[in-house]
Amino acid sequence: MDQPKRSSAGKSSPNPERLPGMTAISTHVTAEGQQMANSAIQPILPGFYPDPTICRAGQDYYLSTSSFEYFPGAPIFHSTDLVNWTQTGHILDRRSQFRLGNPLPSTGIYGSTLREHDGIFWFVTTNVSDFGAGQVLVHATDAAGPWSEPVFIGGAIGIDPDLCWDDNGDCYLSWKAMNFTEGEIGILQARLDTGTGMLRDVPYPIWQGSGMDAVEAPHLYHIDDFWYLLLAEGGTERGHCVTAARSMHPSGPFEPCPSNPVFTHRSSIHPVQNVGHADLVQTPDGGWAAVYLGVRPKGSTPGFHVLGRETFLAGIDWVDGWPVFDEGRFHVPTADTAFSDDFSAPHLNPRWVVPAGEPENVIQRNPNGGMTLLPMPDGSPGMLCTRVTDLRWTATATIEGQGSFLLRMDDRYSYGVTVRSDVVQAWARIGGLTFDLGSCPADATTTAHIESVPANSPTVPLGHGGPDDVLLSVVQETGTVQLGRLDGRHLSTEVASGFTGRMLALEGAETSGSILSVNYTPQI
Ligand code: 6LW
Repeated sequence: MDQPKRSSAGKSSPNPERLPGMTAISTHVTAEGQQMANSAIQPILPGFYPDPTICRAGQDYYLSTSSFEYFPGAPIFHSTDLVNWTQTGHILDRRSQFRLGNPLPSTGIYGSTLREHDGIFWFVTTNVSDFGAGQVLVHATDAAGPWSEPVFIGGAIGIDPDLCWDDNGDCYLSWKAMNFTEGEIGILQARLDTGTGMLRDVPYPIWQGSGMDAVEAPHLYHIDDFWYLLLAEGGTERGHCVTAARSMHPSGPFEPCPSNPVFTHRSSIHPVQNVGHADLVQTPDGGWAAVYLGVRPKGSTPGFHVLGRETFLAGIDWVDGWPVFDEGRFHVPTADTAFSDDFSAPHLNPRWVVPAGEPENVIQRNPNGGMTLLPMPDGSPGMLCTRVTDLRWTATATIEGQGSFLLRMDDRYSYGVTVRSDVVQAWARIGGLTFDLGSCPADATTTAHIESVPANSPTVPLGHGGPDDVLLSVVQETGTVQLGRLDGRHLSTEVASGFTGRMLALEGAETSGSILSVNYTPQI
């Protein structure tokens, strides 16, 4: 008897055509040759783009996500159809807006809210590296920037701030109050002076959710006669949910939706898990949609997600005055994620970010092409990163002199190829332990190669395969020399923990070295 191909939960592989409560999951190619996939399984922002927040101004949609310790922070994207998105830059692109603070991995920019009100764009977030400063509020007349200097809301300590306005023009700030001494306090609200950041009320509790753990991500919407409050509950792992309540006033009292949670994949065989942290947006024709975070676990139980939490899109229907998620409503183009970069363009592509540093302080462009990575403020080698956006991919970095090309979750979980004066060394850092793998002589210019391939270990019950294998190689004139093959599970959130996802990283060397170019290609 053929063993059934096991999914991460040890069940038989989900047949997309039979996923409960879902429209048929399908992929197709348009007349123009564009590969499309169903929105239930294809993220609109693949790669680590969690905690999405969305707004609309006329025919234009704008979307931002959390970004943690990576600077610039809060990437911002533009679309006119909800499915094709272009990054226009970052909202927090100055250190005066995104203070360095204590930039530990997975601190920095957490969940946020992006809104347009009376022609002004507003963005409020938490910089957890600077937690005591309270919420960070900036505004702009153009969502592509420049954004204002920040106003700090010191009276609102916690995470996941939300903004909404009533018909009198009063602005309401709602947030998940918490601190490092009392822990979780609850969902609080107060009216806000957006000019000064001062709260106009003593903060008061509003709806605390349906009783699950980790109540967060409040978002308020004034829709017809009701004020709707959406929350995330259950924690951003497999139990994640979206819950809803409504009131005749932004401050409540709130009536919970009788069918809470209104959206979850917990305990399902759905290939997208951890769904939650949703934000609603009304379309120009009066319809509604939602963006939310989800993960795509692969490999044997418990399932390993390696791209972090990604942004997905759903349609929203209103039934008996409550939101109903239709996750299969849209067809999403499988994003063209391939890129090549020789760092010769006048402006660095917004895909490049630096953990606990700034690109302009780390990069020194070379007159004859390529760039040198200068040391970070703490003296560590300069590092430039970009999100991995595919489950299978191949990438190369051409290094003149010395330097490193690596795949990282953070500074404790990464695999890499380091070029020193006379040797190329592959290595793995797992939980802070570093292992040297294969090596070979170095040329004057070395092309390091990292690739995600199917795991060669079987899955349950014949084995407990990881999400993929990662190959570390060097491309030489005589061919590609493989220096290491590693189980990809160690570069997954289930192992490494944290809120970010896999990043491809370029790292400088103690002595001279240049990165001449980087190439990234998704693989089917
Ligand atoms: C985000 C909050 C959360 O602000 O994690 O697990 C934080 N839930 O909603 C970072 O993603």
